[in-house]
Amino acid sequence: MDLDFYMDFEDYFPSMVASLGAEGFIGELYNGFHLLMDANKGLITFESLKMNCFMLGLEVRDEELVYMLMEGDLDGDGALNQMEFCILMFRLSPCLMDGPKIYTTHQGVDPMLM
Ligand SMILES: [Ca+2]
Repeated sequence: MDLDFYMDFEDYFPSMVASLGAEGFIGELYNGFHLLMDANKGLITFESLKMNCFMLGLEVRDEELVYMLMEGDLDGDGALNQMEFCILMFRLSPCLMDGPKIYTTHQGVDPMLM
């Protein structure tokens, strides 16, 4: 599967953290979540992801969107909540894993993200 979409994120994140600091970076993740979510549900769904990527001028194929949802969906409801989105973004950026432990496992999440 072609994952260029995520590679772009990975390249981008470390420099964002460097310029924004960890808290500012998490704030950016929240902004990203709100850009992509379904405003009525407060969740990122396939439909909201597809539509908002289109609105933002991002060319992302359906299978990449599905992959992102599958990878990020921890509770199995088929959509991403804010916490799942943040965890996914960190998981997709291995460079950040060497820094402070911001998330733990699928079972428990650091209060910083709540
Ligand atoms: Ca979910």
